[in-house]
Amino acid sequence: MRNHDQGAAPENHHRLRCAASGLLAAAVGLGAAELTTGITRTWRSPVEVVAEVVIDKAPSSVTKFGIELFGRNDKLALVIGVLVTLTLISLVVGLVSCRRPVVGVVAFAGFALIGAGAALQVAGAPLAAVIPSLVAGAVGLLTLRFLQGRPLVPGRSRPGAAPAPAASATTTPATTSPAVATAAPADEKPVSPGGPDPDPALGVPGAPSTGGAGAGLDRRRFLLVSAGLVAFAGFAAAGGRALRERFSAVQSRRELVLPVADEPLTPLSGRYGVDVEGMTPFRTSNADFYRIDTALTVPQVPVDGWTLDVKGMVDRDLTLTFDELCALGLVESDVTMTCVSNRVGGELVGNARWLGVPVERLLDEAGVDPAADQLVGRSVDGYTCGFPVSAATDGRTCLVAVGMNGEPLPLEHGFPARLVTAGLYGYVSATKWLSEIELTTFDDFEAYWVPRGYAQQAPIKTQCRIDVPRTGTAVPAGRQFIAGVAWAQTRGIGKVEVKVDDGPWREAELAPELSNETWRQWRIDWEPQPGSARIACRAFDADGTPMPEERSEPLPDGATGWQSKLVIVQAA
Ligand SMILES: Nc1nc2c(c(=O)[nH]1)N[C@H]1C(S)=C(S)[C@@H](COP(=O)(O)O)O[C@H]1N2
Ligand SMILES: [Mo]
Repeated sequence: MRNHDQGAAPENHHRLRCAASGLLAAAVGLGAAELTTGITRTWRSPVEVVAEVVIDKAPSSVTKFGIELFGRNDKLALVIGVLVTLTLISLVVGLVSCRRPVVGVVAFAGFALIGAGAALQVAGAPLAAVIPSLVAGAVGLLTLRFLQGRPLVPGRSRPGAAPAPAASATTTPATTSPAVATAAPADEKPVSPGGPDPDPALGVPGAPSTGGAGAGLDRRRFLLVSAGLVAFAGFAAAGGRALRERFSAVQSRRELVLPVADEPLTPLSGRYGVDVEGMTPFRTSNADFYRIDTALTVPQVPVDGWTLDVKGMVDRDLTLTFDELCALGLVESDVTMTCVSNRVGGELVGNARWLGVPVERLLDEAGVDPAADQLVGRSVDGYTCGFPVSAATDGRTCLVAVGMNGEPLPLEHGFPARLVTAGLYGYVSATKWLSEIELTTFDDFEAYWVPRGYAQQAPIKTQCRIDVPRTGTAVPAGRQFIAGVAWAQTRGIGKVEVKVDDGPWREAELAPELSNETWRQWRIDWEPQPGSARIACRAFDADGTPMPEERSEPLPDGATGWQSKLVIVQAA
């Protein structure tokens, strides 16, 4: 077997090694970047930062397509996309740089610059955010040159290229320690035949080195070194992740003891839920609460050092620590939050008990210029929402929330503080990881989603959803309930009607209303015939306004339309 293709095999092996050297170099560079990200506490690795900038800069049609295609995993998909792209490029760079080392230098410098550039694009990024990318580029290039048997610094001959002590294939040359990448070159890398490498990168005349990609390493040693480098990359990445976790806000959240509300609410009783098996709970647990944001990695914002600024068109700028904020007095409120991207029948809606400081108290402290008509909530990660100042003063719930269902905000839901505003879609009203409230005008400032095609003003539309029977389940024959939720925050739900096939609209039984800021559960009895049935629901808000029948897309200001679903009914 071995001696087939005697002529082609070495050439192919050589190519393979060249390509592999590019890939290994990229992997080791990224591993080093993860480690540096952890050490420098810059939170985002170069891959994440590039993916984030792609999300940010992509036209909304593309982002929307991505969200539809990958759903909740859209960010992960993008990170994988960046990694796949990088893999392909680095294979090519490996191949080409064997003959033309300058390509390696240019490519890794390019990687470093793209990463660093992206890092600086992220709003609020410190200058240190460029470090992981620069480290990735440098370590990657060194690895590439090491694997290709070149002097590590272009233009210099390799110092003391002593014959490798472990040249015999029987010893164990590669260790899995990080030292392989940095210290090993001197003793593991023989120079190319003929002495110091001519380096085309620096225009040194002479034949380009064709001895690249582990020229001096026999196959076994090349594999061992590769394995060592892969292990280093893996350990470095894992170490970086572990460091990030350690420096994260997890500890801060764990240690935080929330003050209680001035007038705590009584625990929720069961009466707000209809008693139907399989029904969605009236209160959504933190673990089940939908999560929507543009952040690839959850921003880590420990309470220590966090402040909330109130600024813009105000008499006095405020800067409040967490304790100073809470000292303004906390209230509790049940509010159902809804995402504008929720489709008819969708799951991007949740109901929680929020603990927070009424925004109005902050505005009273700061003194608002009457000409200000927009309140902007800015996040530590640069995200902004914007809604009418009147929503903070017209009596509805509008909080800087610090607690959710009796706990500090979960990190993914905005720890340590976020906005919660009843009756407005989350994208205009619910900034997580809040760092700043700015008073301005709608003319002067467009919040994050507005230039991306979404409406500047976005009250939540009346909506109902059938939860039982669940989509995709076969329904047993016999008497049972159809049940679901309906919401029209700040207006309240007046009536829900259900229709089966071509039957009449029948009015459903509504659970008691907790407040007009929360959803309401409903149910209606049903005795289906075996076969299939189409169930539809429609809701009316408290003043009798029906929701429109026609379906519309979430863009630009929220989906509308009756929900209908087809279910299979089993034979009795
Ligand atoms: N910082 C930040 N806050 C944000 C967003 C975001 O992308 N970044 N998304 C908003 C949107 S679109 C919605 S629907 C709500 C969702 O809040 P949740 O993830 O806690 O459910 O957060 C809002 N706040
Ligand atoms: Mo949203």
